[in-house]
Amino acid sequence: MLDAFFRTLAGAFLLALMPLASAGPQVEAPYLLPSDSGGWSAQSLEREDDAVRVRRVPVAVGDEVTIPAVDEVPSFQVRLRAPANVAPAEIAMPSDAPLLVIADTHGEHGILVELLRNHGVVDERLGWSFGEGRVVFLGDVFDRGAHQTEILWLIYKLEAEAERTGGGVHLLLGNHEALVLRGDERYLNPKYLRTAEVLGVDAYADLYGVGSPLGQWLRTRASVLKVGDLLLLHGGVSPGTVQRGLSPEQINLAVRQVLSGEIDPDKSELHGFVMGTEGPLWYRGYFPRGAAPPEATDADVAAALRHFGVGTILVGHTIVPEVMPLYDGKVIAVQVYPKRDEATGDAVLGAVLREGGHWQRLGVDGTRTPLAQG
Ligand SMILES: [Mn+2]
Repeated sequence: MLDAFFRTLAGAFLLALMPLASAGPQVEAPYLLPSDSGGWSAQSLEREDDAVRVRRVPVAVGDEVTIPAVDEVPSFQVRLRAPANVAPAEIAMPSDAPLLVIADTHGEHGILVELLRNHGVVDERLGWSFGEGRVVFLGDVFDRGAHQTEILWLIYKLEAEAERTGGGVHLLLGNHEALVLRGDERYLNPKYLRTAEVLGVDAYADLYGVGSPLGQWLRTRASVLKVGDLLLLHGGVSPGTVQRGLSPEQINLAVRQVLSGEIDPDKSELHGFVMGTEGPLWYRGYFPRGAAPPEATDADVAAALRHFGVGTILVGHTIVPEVMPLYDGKVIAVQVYPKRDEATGDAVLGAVLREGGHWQRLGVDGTRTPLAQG
């Protein structure tokens, strides 16, 4: 009884001390700006009380950068790699390996890490522990939340670690990657406008230029990915995409050409279409809203499946209350908006797993529920 009282008292003291213990500079994840020497200057903001200062460290390919801890998420090291190759539009995977698909994370680093840990994708120190499993991110890492940079570094790191165990991590591009990389700052967490200002760049997008590791890597990612009999993409496949006969390779190339500044979508009908509301990054036709675009019919979905030679399409982008099959299971909508209940601490994030031929929706807490198909 008394023992329990003292434990409670000690707990209360620890709680009271915690803010003191964790006080000290809050460091942001670094941005790598090309330097004259051929490498980069890794620049991080340090905030302490009201003061903000910039830490600059010269780095090069092969060096490690430290991504600082955020709340409960520990810091981690990322080794810088040579420029990324263009990501494939189609991958094969062993039929018995698990495939985990995560929708738009929008800067919610803590929630993402909780989900990855609770489903055995990463260990306590954020090391890849999913073996030959594959993880596909359906885009929209950027915007709204306050820790998009940490998430991008984590995905970049896991991509290399997964490859070493015969697994894979695949980041697909969403409309918010296109927005931010092309200089649209409307949906950025306000903290990032301040980051750009303090680092002395004209625009936030300059921190993700083609000469930075993450900027170069992002501009080589796929927008549409075929995995066996599945098609994965951010928005969806509109009838216009099928009518144009666009292949995954053609779509991915068009997006890359726009994001690298090679082609202006206002001056090319094809690129304008691919980057527009009927394009794969923006399309919302699977979700009737009484407004444009018209709702995709069963025939539209069947035509899309035939065109891409797949049985199921997985999409993020449009918010659903829980991961759900649409069109008799021919489409799976994955985007549950990531958020944490302030009172209970419980979090949600859209994620689904295919293992042994069965689909399960995933809880951030590690729970798995069979997804009724059709
Ligand atoms: Mn989106």
